[in-house]
Amino acid sequence: MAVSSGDGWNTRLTKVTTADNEYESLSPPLVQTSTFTFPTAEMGGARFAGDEPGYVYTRLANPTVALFEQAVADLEGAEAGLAFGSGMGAISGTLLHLLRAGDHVLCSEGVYGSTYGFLQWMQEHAQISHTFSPLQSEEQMRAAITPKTKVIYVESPINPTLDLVDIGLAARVAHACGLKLVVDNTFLTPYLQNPIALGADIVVHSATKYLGGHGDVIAGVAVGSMHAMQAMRLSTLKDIGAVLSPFDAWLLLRGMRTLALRMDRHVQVAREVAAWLANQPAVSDVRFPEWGDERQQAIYQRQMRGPGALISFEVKGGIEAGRRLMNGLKLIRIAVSLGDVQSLIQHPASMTHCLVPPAQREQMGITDGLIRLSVGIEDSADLIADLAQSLAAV
Ligand code: 4LM
Repeated sequence: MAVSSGDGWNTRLTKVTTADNEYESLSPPLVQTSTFTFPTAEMGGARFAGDEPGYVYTRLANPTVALFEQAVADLEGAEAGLAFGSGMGAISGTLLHLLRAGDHVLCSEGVYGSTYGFLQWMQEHAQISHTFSPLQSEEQMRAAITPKTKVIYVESPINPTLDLVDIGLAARVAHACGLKLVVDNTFLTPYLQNPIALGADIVVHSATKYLGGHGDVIAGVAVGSMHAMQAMRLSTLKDIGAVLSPFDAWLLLRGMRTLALRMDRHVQVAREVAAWLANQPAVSDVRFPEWGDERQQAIYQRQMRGPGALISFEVKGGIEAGRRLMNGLKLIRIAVSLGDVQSLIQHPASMTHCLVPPAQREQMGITDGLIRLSVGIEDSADLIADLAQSLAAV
């Protein structure tokens, strides 16, 4: 599928990020409050009991946060959403909701470094084990499922190798075995991939990235069935407490209005930069999600409407050469994170994935020389000129 602005995507984005309200304000009201007042003691009790609608306390729910939650749920085609104070809040809140001591998670061979860290934490503190698998065929998936497996957890494209997992296949296998499928859709956003439509039960995002889009918010969100989101709200959100602030929800709603515009632009610039990098004799192993082998390309065609804007590559000469490239850049900034309007470059083995042990990194395909570039919305000619001047010095 080609990248397209989709049927009414820009219109949808403006609609889901605004709300009719008593002030008739165009921009949604920012309800920056920690608590809500009750007209009577009885009414307060009834709200706590769930017998009366109405807000109680922002750790449970807040109108500005609720608008953000519903916006992401609508765009992902899910019944409901739940906002968290970070992507890791959404991931840990979702997994702790789905799993009990003694359970097992089957995970794609490669996830963001802190997701790896949280899987390790669950193993050490909660007796919830995990295994990694490339999940590249039904046989491979079934072979890795044990009687204790309750969840298949997938990142696609995987951070930072950009390998793809067939989400529809993972959903069919998960459901045939009575498991839940959780997909991290951070790298593509609902504009380029809809895991719920492909069969995922819960989709998580680091909203810090493209949803916010401007590098000024740390946030997360999960979407899924009304039942699952309500259960998570009352357990892993309320009682663990990684909540999103109303102001950050408001910033996210503002950022999301331009999600389609930004994603189209990110993809266009990334395609040009990736094509240029692939032609440089000093660069090797350029990975871009629409360029995989035949099997990966088939997955791409089935489930994605564009490659996103992450590129991973090596500089010949290994990590020392890679560091020289990074240090010589003038426009592209050295930073972790991704999905911002500014291009960011980082070295996964010493940064985002430094806590993954070297042998595990190797297993995941994260070589020591791998560099990850998050392409922003700048002019591709300027980005290419910056890379060229730095590469020439390497
Ligand atoms: C990074 N990533 O890669 P919060 N899921 C995915 C991610 O890439 C991340 C998170 C969740 C990077 C951050 C430094 C696929 C984060 C976690 O940072 O907790 O919002 O998201 O550079």
